[in-house]
Amino acid sequence: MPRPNIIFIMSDDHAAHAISAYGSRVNHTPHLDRIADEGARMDAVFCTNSICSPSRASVLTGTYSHVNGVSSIWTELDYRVPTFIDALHDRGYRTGMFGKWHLGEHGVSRPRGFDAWKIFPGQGDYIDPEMIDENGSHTVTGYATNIVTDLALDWIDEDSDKPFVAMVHHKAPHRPWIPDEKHTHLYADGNIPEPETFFDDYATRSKAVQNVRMTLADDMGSEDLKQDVPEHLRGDEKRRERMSWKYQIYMRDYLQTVQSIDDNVGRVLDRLEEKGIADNTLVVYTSDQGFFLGDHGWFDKRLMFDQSLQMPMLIRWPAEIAPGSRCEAVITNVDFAATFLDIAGFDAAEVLPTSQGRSFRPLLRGEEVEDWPDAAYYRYWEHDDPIHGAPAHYGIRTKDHKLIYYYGAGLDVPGASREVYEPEWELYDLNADPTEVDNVAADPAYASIKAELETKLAQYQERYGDEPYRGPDTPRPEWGPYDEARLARVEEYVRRIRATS
Ligand SMILES: [Ca+2]
Repeated sequence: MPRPNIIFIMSDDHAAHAISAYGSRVNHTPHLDRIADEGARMDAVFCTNSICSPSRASVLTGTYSHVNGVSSIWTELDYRVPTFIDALHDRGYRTGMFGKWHLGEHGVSRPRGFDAWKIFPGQGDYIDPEMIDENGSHTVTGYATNIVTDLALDWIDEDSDKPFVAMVHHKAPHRPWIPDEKHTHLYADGNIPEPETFFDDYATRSKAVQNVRMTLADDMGSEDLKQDVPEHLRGDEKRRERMSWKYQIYMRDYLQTVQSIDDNVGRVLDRLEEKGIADNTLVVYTSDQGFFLGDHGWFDKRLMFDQSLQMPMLIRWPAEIAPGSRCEAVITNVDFAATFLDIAGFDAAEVLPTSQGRSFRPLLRGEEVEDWPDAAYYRYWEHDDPIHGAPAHYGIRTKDHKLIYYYGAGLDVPGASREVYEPEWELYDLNADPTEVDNVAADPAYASIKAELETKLAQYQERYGDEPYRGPDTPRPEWGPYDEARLARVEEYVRRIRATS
């Protein structure tokens, strides 16, 4: 069998609970469901830093933010950290990248290792977007999700004997949620079900979480809603009515943009059939992270609650994955690079030695892997996010529990734009409390579990070479691509990996 092709379709902010294969209560996604039916639905894939650029950098490099330097949307990918694309390109793969890049457009931050690429600057636009390629910047007429798919399919159609890897990165369903004209009739009846935790009162939560500025009630503004809040819904006493009103508009627009993704995924699947290459082409659908769809009264992401932490992941590869497979193993976006290399026939330890991830290919075949990690390590780095007010934190997520430490950063930011709180813990029992509304960090009944998880958290930080927060002098990854201290850190990391592997 020749080496498989890889089509990696990644959308932006598409939560698993807006995909019917994951049991969505709010929409129907027949083409995404087809991938799940004909392949695998991954049920515990988590991002390691829930925002756009960091997740993209982790996917490409197989490393955490503190290694690749992309800790926030304000940082660019360190060109010295190799990617799985570099590795595949060097070993005979044809490589293409289309759509949202969001890791810098200039100089060394541009897409590298790709035979062909065409990207949006920054976040990109939905309608008639500007796009950048090797010839410069120009406007492309049409709707972004269709355009990105067209570009990828045209490139796949080019004559070549080589296997290919196509990165198909959609703008949707990221803000500002502008649908394709043909989907504007969908979900417009105002009856989209509200989530169970919609009116969460945050009673047991940390102050840091109680005060994030991601609420539908007070933080979703007229720019997102494309209209002003009517006079009769303003004021504290109208909070609940206002939330419900905003929710219907928000979700209608969000789900309409998702429908275009679903249609376009269907086009990709159909084209593979037509070309007769479906059997040996790995098709992956995922999103750079999840999103709060009114859950806990929020929109946006960043926090470690499951709606934001979980990445949907559907994978079809008829050559190896049985139809209707399900996988509950804890996997992170740092594992993707090693997995794709493995599927292409290469060992990440040899061809991408900086990778911190591990191939989950055996899990896709339904095999048990005895020593597969039972937890995901997470870190959100923005010490002073002026818009969303989300606190920096790190934590660990196992199958049964989640421990989160909001370490009080922002105290180190002169003139911080948000309220800063002393360090706080949250602990959730995911079996007893699957909606994560009951923080039991201070409950004596959970003292031993908390102690075990704290130990595990420290072990994972050590394993991945991340440093616990020790106050304002603790190193941060935002050293910038040209900084010598960063170079030294990456080289030290590569030395350590090589010494232990
Ligand atoms: Ca995103």
